Amino acid sequence: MSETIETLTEVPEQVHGENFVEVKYEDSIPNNVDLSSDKQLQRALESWHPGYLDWWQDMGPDGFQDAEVYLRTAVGVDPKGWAKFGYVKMPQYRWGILLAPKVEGRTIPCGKHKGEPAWQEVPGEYRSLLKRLIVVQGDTEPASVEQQRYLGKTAPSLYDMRNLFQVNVEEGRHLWAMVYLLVKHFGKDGREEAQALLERRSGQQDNPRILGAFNERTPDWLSFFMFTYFTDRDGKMQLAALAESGFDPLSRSCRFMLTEEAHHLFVGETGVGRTIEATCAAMNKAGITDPYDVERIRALGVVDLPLLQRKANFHMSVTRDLFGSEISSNAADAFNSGLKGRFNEAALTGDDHQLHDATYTVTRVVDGKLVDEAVPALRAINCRLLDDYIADCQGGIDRWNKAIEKAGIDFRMTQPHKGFNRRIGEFAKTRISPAGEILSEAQWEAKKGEWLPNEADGAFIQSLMKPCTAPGQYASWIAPPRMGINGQPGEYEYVKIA
Ligand code: BYC
Repeated sequence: MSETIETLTEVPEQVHGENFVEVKYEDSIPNNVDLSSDKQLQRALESWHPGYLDWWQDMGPDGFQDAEVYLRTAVGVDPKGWAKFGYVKMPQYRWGILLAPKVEGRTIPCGKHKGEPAWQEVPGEYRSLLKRLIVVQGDTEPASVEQQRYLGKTAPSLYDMRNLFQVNVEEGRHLWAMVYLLVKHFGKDGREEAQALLERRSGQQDNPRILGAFNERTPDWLSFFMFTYFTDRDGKMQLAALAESGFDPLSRSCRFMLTEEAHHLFVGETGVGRTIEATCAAMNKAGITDPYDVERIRALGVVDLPLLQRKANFHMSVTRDLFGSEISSNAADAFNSGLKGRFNEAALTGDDHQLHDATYTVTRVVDGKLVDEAVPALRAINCRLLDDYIADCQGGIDRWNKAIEKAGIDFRMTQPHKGFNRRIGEFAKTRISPAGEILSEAQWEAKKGEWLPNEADGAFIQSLMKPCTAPGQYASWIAPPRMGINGQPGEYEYVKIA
């Protein structure tokens, strides 16, 4: 097994801490939380473990459980070197419990307890609200693995296949992170919730995953790249907000999860970027300048840019729903009680972090018109996080556009209006175009095939989804990456398929 220590440049600031704690790998469950000193907790987690492995076998990557995959495994929480790389069969991945270092003297950053010492134990009055937040967070992790279960079979390269599996095992570890909190801090209820996390299933009619986007299908690799760019970015924003929690064990869990999340976002941004690169190169080579000359572009075995925009529109809109209603008393309660902050809460300047008198502008639908309204900021916490998310999405879109411009093609990827195709919140009952016009149902029906992936798009994408598994080879529709994983050369056999 090759064992190079990874040093990432994308490690978020939050994980930089002084008191680096060694991860114990000799324990059956690797951890840096001194699990062996709490026998009851250790037994409870050990009894959850077999059910987790059964779930992984049933719902994890289909057909690749015996493959040797070049994976990174977290071996510490020190940003200077926290992971090692080597070939692992996925069911043998060392899913561990890792918390970012404790910050001595940390206080609750927001709400009515602001300035009080952060809680090390569950605050009794907020028990059920806190448990709900942890369960919702935990539920998304196995859901995404279930959604991506069949993608290995159509991977456009071994490099991409390995990245998919890396994302999958880390989502599994994120489930462990939330299960640890439930089992350690919530007694019998927590154990029951941990069990239920293994029982719900993405897309299942009678026992679905909790949040909408996690019941959508991820039927192809474009969906996967869009998901890891847009939906994992909701993960980033929500984890960042939970990293501000006054409940310190949740904060520390989320701070370390953010470290792993950076790679998932990278997979999404570069996956879409490489798709764009292949399209632009093929168009230029064939002398096609019109990005809407779809038939000729598709005949080249690449994805036309308008289709990529429709895919992006779908993923952006379902992901925006994950922020909940823009105006929400649940979110106000979570903030006011100090359980969940805003993005970068502790570092925000300009208000008292309690938001008694502050207002925030929310776009609402009033009498059939879009109106900006000043709403008490406490009730608009979800709206603010959604706005921060939309701003955060723009960086990668700008980089995609730069590549399109550089190739001399007249096309720009854009974000649709916030109200486009929404099912949750202010815009749920209104049809809104990507440009932000309110539409009748008939107008929407007439146009939606131009804005969201249509049947022909689905069939075309499926026609491209042929596996490409020779080392160093890539499917026609995607360009090779600029660099290998952990500096490996282009021909590297990232997955040894059994
Ligand atoms: N679908 O006041 P409301 C990630 C429910 S992604 C279905 O509007 P609230 C990842 C809501 O639960 C990050 N139901 O919103 C990414 C509530 O139901 P109850 C996941 C929805 O509560 C990629 C009711 O509607 N983490 O990590 O302020 C791969 C009224 O709620 C939806 C979190 O989300 C929906 N879209 O906010 C892997 C953080 N939206 O409780 C992983 C934890 C709302 O009345 N969760 N509802 O039965 C939260 O902070 C909040 O639960 C939410 C909802 C932001 C999700």
